[in-house]
Order: sequence, then structure tokens, then C-alpha cells
Amino acid sequence: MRKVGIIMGSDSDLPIVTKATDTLKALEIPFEVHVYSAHRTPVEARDFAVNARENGFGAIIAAAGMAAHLAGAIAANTTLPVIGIPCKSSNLDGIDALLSTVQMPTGIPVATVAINGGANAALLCAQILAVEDKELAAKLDAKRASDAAKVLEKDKAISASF
Ligand code: RP5
Repeated sequence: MRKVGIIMGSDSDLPIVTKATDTLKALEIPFEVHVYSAHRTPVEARDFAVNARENGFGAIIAAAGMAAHLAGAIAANTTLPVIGIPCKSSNLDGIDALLSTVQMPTGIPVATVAINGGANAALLCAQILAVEDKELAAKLDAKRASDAAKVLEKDKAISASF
């Protein structure tokens, strides 16, 4: 199976990235995690993206806050799917990162999840990899069914309490 590459702009983004790594671990998807910044280490970020397909990656998650150009800078250097996680790490509550990540110019797409949406970024990668992987698709179906069962349990408990 191809790996997921997870890049964060700073180690201060790690709590958000952990939601993605936990989700990938649960689905037994291999991944690598790196700290590369579009602004502080642009050469390393670019080199990772340029070589990612050759290095066995199938999708890349890029998590960054503030003027969050990381996902776009990665996407500019690879045609692998790039999922951006805007991180809430400033006085602007993540709106700055959301707009910086989502507003990509035509030709260089970034699939942007919610502010701090680490788990959904991993699930989107899993769904991309599952297009050609029946075993992974079955795991995703099982997770959906299990998540739905948990909600129905909550429905029972709440409705019985009134
Ligand atoms: C962004 O600036 C990082 O992704 C992080 O969310 C934010 C703050 O970084 P630090 O100053 O905590 O390293 O580039």
C-alpha cells in the first residue's frame, strides 16, 4: 500500500496532526511525519513534494496555521492529492489558515478540511487509497457502520431520558 505523507509547518501543530496519525494507525495505513515549513524551510518542503511519488507516497496531508501556505506549496510541486488542514494557531481562530489553504488558484488543487480537521484529513486520504484497495474500502465501510451504531446508541440513551 502507498504511504501517506504528513507534513506540519511547526511542531506546535502536532496536537492536530495526532488526530490524523491516530486515524491512520487504526486503519493500518503506513505514514511518515515531518516538520517542513513553506516559509522557514521551503527547500525541504519542496524536495519532499517533488520526490513524494517516487518515494512511495499516495497522498499528502499538510497541516499549518496562520499564513498557511504549506499545503499550496506542496501541491505546487506534486500531482499527488494534497489535503490541507488549516490549524487554529493565532488570534484569528484559524480563519487566516482556512482562507490561506482553501483559496487555491485554478490548476493547483488542495482538498481542504475543516479547521483542526485532522481525523477527516486522514479519512480522506484513506478513501483516496481505497479506490484501488478493496481491503481498505471494507475497513472504511466497517468504520462508518460502527460510527453509525454509536450514534444510534446515543439516540436511545437521550430519547429514554426524556
Ligand atoms: C505556522 O505558524 C505553523 O504551521 C504554526 O501553525 C504557526 C505557528 O508556528 P510556531 O511559531 O508555533 O512554530 O507556520
